[in-house]
Order: sequence, then structure tokens, then C-alpha cells
Amino acid sequence: MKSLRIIVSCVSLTLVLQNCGGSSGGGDAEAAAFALIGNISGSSYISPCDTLTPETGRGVFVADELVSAPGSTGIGYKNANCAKDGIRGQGEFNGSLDVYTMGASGSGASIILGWSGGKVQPSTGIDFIVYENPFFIGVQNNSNPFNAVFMEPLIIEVGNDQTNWCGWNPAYTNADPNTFVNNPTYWNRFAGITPVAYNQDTNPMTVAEVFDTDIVNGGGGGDGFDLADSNFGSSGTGCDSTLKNDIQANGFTYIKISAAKTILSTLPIDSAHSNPDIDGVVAKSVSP
Ligand SMILES: [Ca+2]
Ligand SMILES: [Ca+2]
Ligand SMILES: [Ca+2]
Repeated sequence: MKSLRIIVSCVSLTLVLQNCGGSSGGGDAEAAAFALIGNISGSSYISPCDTLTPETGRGVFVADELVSAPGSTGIGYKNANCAKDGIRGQGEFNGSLDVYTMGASGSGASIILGWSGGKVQPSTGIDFIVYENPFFIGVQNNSNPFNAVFMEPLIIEVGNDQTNWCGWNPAYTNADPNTFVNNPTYWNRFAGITPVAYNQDTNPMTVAEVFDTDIVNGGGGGDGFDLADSNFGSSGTGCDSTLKNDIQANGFTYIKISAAKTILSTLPIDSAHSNPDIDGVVAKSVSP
């Protein structure tokens, strides 16, 4: 989130809005960013994310438990509560501002979320969706159909003990593996790839629409994962067949979200695409 980092700097320097926004001209987005960042004034600072709450009661189960976020400062976009306060996507061409920006490396490049002790259950189709804040860029038309995204790729793992994790064997399949290409087709089984239309406040959608990630055709977007996927269990620290089979049969307690390059170090992700912003995670079925 490079442009927004500049905004945060402006706030900390107590420059006025006009001085910060003038050069880049992104008035609405920047005004919204200021509203989200709120009034930073030392120890009295309260982030909007600290008071927002995730939706409940209709079959969209938001990961509402912050288990671990070593990079969180509680201020602005470095407040990890923004990753558990609900999903507030901004559509195909804008990124959500209700997000926690992770570090590019080290412990701050990961976050662990839970469902307040519940377990995400295996169900038909995708079992959960991860929302970063990607957005389509450039011209979209029939010969160039939504194939360019500003993305900050993530690797997703799940587990039951915060130590052993199973993942989906993410694969970057561009012919030149050393060149970054922003076409989602090459980013298989990563998150942080698909823009987000679902917004619990302004575009709540139906439950069926939320769990349809095809944003181009009316779904809510985000990146869905299925415990029944044949790739599940073929990656992840400490993943063995026992853990894989247990998770596939009985579900999982924790999700670990990491900036992709911290796990796959040879990925061609430069510094402009290496500070992912986590809006949140929703599951289709959770049981205590
Ligand atoms: Ca499933
Ligand atoms: Ca981002
Ligand atoms: Ca959020």
C-alpha cells in the first residue's frame, strides 16, 4: 500500500489535507483514507477499526479473532484489528481501505486469525475466502478481459495448533518465472489476487453471491480455498498426511496469511507489491 503510506506520513507530520492530497489529486480516496485513519493524537488515538464489528447472523462467518500479528502497531493501516472487523471491498477498480498492511519480511509479514474458538468446517465448494485489496488496472474489453490487477500476493495455510500448517501448493506459472506479470491466470492458489465487491456495509450481497468469488460476473470477489482441492496438503510447514486428513475431515481452527515471498523467496515480487493489506477472511461453515 505505497500511496497510502504517504498519507499516513502526512498525518504524522500534521500537514493539512490539501497539502498532502494536492500533488496526486486522488481527493475522494485520500479523504476516505483520512477518515479511516482517524484522529491520531498520541495515547488517545482510537482507530476506526477498533470500533467496527464484523457482520453476523446470516451464514457469512468472519474470522473475528486476532491470534497473532507481530507487525501491528495499532495505528492507521498498521492496526491488525482492521483484519478482523469485517470486509469492506470497494469494487473492481478500487482497493479496500479497511485493511491491515503487513510487513514485507520477517514475523510482521504474517498474521494468524481464528473464529473465536470455532472450527471452519469442510463444506461443498470453497470453504473460506481471503480478502486483500487488489484492483483491476488498465483498459478492460473483450480482447483484454480483466487480466491486469494491482496485486500483492499472499500464501494461505491452515492448522490447529499454530505450529503445524497445511497449504495449497501455490504456483506462479508465468513462462518466465523471474518476471512479475500482473495477470491473475499465472497466480494459482495464492490470495491477494482477485478484487473485492463484497462490502458488509455498502454492498452486503446475498450469501450465495459472497461465496461466488467471480467478481466479473456478479460475485463478491476475493480468493476462495477448498479443503477438498487435490493440492491441499502438498505444502505447509509441518504438514503431513495425518494433519491433512484431519483437517479435511474435521476442519481447522487457525488461518495463517503470509506475504508470499516470505515463504517462496524466489517469487519475482518487487517492493511495490510486497506489503499486502488484509481486509479479512470469511468462512462458509463454522462449528464450536
Ligand atoms: Ca469444500
Ligand atoms: Ca494491497
Ligand atoms: Ca476489514
